[in-house]
Amino acid sequence: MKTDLHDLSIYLKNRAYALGFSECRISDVDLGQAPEHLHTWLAAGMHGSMHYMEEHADLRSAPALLQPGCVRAICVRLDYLPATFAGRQKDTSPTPHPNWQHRYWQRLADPKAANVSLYAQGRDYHKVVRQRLQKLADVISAHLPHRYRVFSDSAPVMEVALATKAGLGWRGKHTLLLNREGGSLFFLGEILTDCPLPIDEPINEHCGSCRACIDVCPTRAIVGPYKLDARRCISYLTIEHKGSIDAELRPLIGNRIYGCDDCQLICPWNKFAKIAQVPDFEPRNHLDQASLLELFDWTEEEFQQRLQGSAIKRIGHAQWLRNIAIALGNAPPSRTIFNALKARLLHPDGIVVEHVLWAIQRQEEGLIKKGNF
Ligand code: B12
Ligand code: SF4
Ligand code: SF4
Repeated sequence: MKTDLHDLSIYLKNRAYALGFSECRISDVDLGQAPEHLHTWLAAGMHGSMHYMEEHADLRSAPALLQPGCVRAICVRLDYLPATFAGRQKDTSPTPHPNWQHRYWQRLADPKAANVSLYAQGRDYHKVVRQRLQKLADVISAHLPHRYRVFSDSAPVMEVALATKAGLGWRGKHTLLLNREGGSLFFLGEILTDCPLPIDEPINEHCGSCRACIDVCPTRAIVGPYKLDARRCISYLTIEHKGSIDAELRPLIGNRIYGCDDCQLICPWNKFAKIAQVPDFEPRNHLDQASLLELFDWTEEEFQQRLQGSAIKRIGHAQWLRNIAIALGNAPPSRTIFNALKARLLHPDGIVVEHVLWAIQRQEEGLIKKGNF
C-alpha cells in the first residue's frame, strides 16, 4: 500500500509505461491564460461550425467545474505512428525508418492515392486511450481513495494546455504539442483527480525561428504562430464540417480525404516520432495504400462494416463520398475517374451530388483540354 504521494506518483508513472503510454506527467489544474485565448479564438469565429467548442467554453476553461474537487491532471501521451507506414530502424525498435516522412509526401504527390491521416488509419483512439487511462486510475484507487474522471478528447477539457503545463512537451506554432524525444504524433489523455500528487514542471519550447508548419499549410489555416483558423483547416473541413465545402478551398485539399498531417510531417522534430507501442493503430483495410477510386466504390454497407471501430465511421458514408469526390476532382483528367463520378450522380444526398458535379466539371474541362472528350 503506497500512501506516500511521491512514491505513488513514481509507481503510477511506471504503470503508465507498462500500459503503453510513452510518458506520464502531472500538473495542477490552473490553465493560466489559455481560457482567455480560447475566448478570443471563439469570438473571432475560428471554430466555424464546431458549436460544441462554444457551448462548453466555461467547462473547458475550468476543469474543477467538470470534475468537482479536482486538483491535479495526470497527463499521458500515446504514440500513434503505425509501423506498417513508417517502417522501423530495427525489428522491434520504436524508431521509424530514417526519412520515413518521405513516404507521406510521395503519397500526397500521387493523385490516385487516397490520403487518410495517420492517426485515423487504425482503431478509434478515444476508446484505446480511455480504456488504458481507466486502468491507470485504478492504480491510485488501489492505494488511496480518490475521486476522478478520465478523458481523451471526450469532454470539454483543454488537453494541450494541461499537457504543456505538465511538461509533456511544448506547444508548436501549429498549435499541437510536441517534444524532442517523440515529435508530435501522439494522442493526449488525462485523469482529473482530487488526489494531490506532486506536480511536474513544464519544459522549454524549441521552435525557435522555424515556421515550416505555417508555410507548408496548403490552405493557409495557420494564420500566425499558435493561431489556427479551423474554418480553413483540412482536418476540420474533411471531418468536422458537414455540408458544402467552400469551392475556393476544394482545389487546395488535394487528395487528403480524412484529416491532414502536413504541418506535423514537415516539422523537424518528427524525425524523432516514435512508432505506436500498441497494435491498435496499425492500418486497417490497407488505408495506408488505398486508391481514391477503390474507396469511392465502397457501398454504404461496406463503409459501415469495414470501418467498424474506426473514428472515420462517425462522418458517415455521404461525407466520405463528398471528400473523395473533391480529391477525384483534383486528380488529372481520366475517363475512368469521369465515369466513376457519373455513377454517383443519382446519390440521394444533395451535398454528395453537388461535390460530384463540381468534380465532373473539373474532369470534363481537363479531358476537353487533352482532346479526349
Ligand atoms: C477542436 C480540435 C480540433 C480542431 C481545431 C484545432 C485547434 N488547433 O484548435 C480541428 C478539427 C481543426 C483539429 C485538427 C486536428 N487535431 Co484536434 N483537437 C481539437 C480539440 C477537441 C480541442 C482543441 C482546442 O481547444 N482548440 C481551441 C483553440 C483555442 O485552442 P488552440 O488552437 O490549442 O489555441 C491555443 C493556442 O493558440 C494558445 N495560444 C494563443 N496565443 C498564444 C501565444 C503563445 C506564445 C503560445 C505558446 C500559445 C498561444 O492558446 C490557445 C488556448 O490554449 C482537442 C482535444 C481537446 N479536448 O483539447 C483535439 C486535439 C488538439 N487534436 C489533435 C489532433 C491529433 C489533431 C490533428 C493532428 C488531426 C489530423 N491529423 O487531422 C489536426 C491538427 C490540426 C492543427 N494544426 O491543430 C490532438 C493533438 C495531440 C497533440 N500532439 O497535440 C488533440 C489534443 C486530441 C487528443 N486527445 O489527442 N482539432
Ligand atoms: S492539418 Fe493541414 S490544413 Fe490543418 S493546419 Fe495543419 S497543414 Fe494546415
Ligand atoms: S515546424 Fe517548426 S515552428 Fe512548427 S512546430 Fe515544428 S519546430 Fe515548431
